[in-house]
Amino acid sequence: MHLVGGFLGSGKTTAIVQACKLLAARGLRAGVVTNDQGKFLVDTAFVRLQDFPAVEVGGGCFCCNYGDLETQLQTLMANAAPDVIFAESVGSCADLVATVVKPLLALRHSPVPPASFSVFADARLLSLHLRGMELPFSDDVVYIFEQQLEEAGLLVVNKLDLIPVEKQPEILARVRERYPGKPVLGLCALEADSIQNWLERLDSSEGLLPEETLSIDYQRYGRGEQQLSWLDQQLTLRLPEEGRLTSLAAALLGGLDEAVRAEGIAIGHLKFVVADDAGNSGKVSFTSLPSAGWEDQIPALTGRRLTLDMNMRVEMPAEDLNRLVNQTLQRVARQFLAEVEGQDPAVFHPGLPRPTHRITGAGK
Ligand SMILES: Nc1nc2c(ncn2[C@@H]2O[C@H](COP(=O)(O)OP(=O)(O)OP(=O)(O)O)[C@@H](O)[C@H]2O)c(=O)[nH]1
Ligand SMILES: [Mg+2]
Repeated sequence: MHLVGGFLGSGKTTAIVQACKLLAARGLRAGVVTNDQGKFLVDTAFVRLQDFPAVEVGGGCFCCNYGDLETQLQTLMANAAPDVIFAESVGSCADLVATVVKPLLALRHSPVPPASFSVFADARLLSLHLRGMELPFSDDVVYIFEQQLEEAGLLVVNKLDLIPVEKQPEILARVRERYPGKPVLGLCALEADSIQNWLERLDSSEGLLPEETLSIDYQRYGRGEQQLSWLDQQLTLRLPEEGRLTSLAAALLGGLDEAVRAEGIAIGHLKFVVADDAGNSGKVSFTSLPSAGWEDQIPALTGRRLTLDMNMRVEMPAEDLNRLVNQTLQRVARQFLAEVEGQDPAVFHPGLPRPTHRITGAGK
């Protein structure tokens, strides 16, 4: 089992799904454990859409739901018997070495001990941070980002393709200088060759499980998590006639991204799965630094009914996020004469982290 952590939107699920595909091409079966504070998890839906077995630990991080992590691992083993498991922790979580890696190794209730712990970072955010420039998040949220990197077994500098080629060696050198002795890997999770490199590193996973645990300030970590808010919702939008479903999806998702950015709010990750009745579906993401060409992530949708899973993670009060989403939804629905159906969203701030186990100190 490979544990994969790192900040919201850093590319964990993208890398895991690509890795599952490469392993399948080698005749190996891979399974995934997803994790989040919320529900209707876009990541779980996305992994299952690619036909890989996925189980989820919802309603909190692995650390605070350790028992459920073990149960889900057992379910995955029993139902899918995967050769390899990737367990992706929620992007606002830190201190996994003490609360997940060491308990899995020491308590041995789990059918599968972890073999490696990769922590992903968006190369652009990491580069800004290491050059002493401000990240778009408040100090306590940046503290979580830093703690995640600090405890990495393998520090994956992802989205390198978004950095000019001539600058890439400089960034990797800076990362190595800042974290001496830590294994570092530059990656583009969208490219199979790059993921192949990651898998090779994981295959020879000696030394990719850290022994040192963090001296982390839980008050600060908790404050950081509580600055973030979560909105999860499943919706159906029905148009009066065919032909405009893709435009509706683009107007709604683009509108939500714009509405949040217009308030100057830091985006952790806005992620959506869109689907029509004909089986066309896709995942659409917006992360803290805007990326061009997001419309290309929307598949060609047909018919009159759009189903939407929404997972939004931003740094703002939860009630403000709820209001923004509601206003945007109503506006776009009016514009397209669409009927909206769905339950009220789950909107909340993550609770204070209270790990089930915490095993500190060096040594497995
Ligand atoms: N250009 C580029 N985009 C990437 C890369 N890796 C991931 N992305 C994009 O980044 C966005 C977020 O990717 P995810 O894999 O969902 O990120 P995540 O870390 O799983 O996000 P959370 O689970 O919400 O924390 C998606 O739009 C991906 O397509 C990469 O290497 N290069
Ligand atoms: Mg993910």
